[in-house]
Amino acid sequence: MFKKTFLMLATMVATFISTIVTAIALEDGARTAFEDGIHSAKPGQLGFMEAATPIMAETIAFHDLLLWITGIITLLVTGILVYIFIKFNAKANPVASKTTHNTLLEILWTAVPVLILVLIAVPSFRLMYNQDVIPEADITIKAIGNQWYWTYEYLDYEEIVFDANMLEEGDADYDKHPRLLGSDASVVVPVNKIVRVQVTATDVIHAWAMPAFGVKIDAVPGKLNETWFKATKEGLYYGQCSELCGIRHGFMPIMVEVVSQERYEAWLEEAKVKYASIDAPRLQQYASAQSLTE
Ligand SMILES: [Cu+2]
Repeated sequence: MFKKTFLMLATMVATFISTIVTAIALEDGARTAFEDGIHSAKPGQLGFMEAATPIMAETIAFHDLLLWITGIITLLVTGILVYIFIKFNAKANPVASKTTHNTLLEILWTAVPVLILVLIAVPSFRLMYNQDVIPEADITIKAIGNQWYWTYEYLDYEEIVFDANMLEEGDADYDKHPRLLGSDASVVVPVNKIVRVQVTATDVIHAWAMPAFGVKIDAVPGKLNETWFKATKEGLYYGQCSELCGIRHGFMPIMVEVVSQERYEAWLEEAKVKYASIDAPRLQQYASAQSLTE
């Protein structure tokens, strides 16, 4: 019995160590410069991507706090169990105690967990509130999920409406992005500005998710969801549709380019010309939604 348990524990420890060693070995094997753990996860990465918004920084801090709390509780419970196995087994302690109640202990094991839950609730509620309440926005973007691509509308500029499709092998720029994460158009936003994102869908439920921003929100047909982010570091960030939405669910990436205010304004002028000449993407959406039902 003891030998079996020991073997099982040894296997678990060995698996854990080999996972970490593999992860460390894989770390240098990034396919593109973006797979650096900041703009996109690096191969074999453990933990979160680096935070690009204050909300994500808060999320990581909250996660780390929880990891300490659950870690200490796990160690404490394991320690107590091991102590009991050794001290109170039939051989070491042949005459068992008949004690049934201990008021102090009972108060303690009720009060301590309550205190721990309160300790967790304070930062948890604060984070949920900060995510939910959208500060006054500098720009508003609408992200519309379609099977299987995204449509974006810059609500302050009528002309800026465009689709973002995944880059396939053979497309120009395909090699510049991590696999399945490159798309032919990216959302461009200015750094350090509050961006409100309204999210909806035309066909089935999708989800607009950007790990480095701490943003993940469902895109539901007939419903307008809202979220926000304030990216504090310039660069190109990758996300994906995060709701099982059909056969090409894994092929609708999200690219957000965070640029300086000047570059953003230059992009706006370019985009107004570029996207105004494209056939209304909204008509294409309805066409594609229709073709599915035919
Ligand atoms: Cu989707």
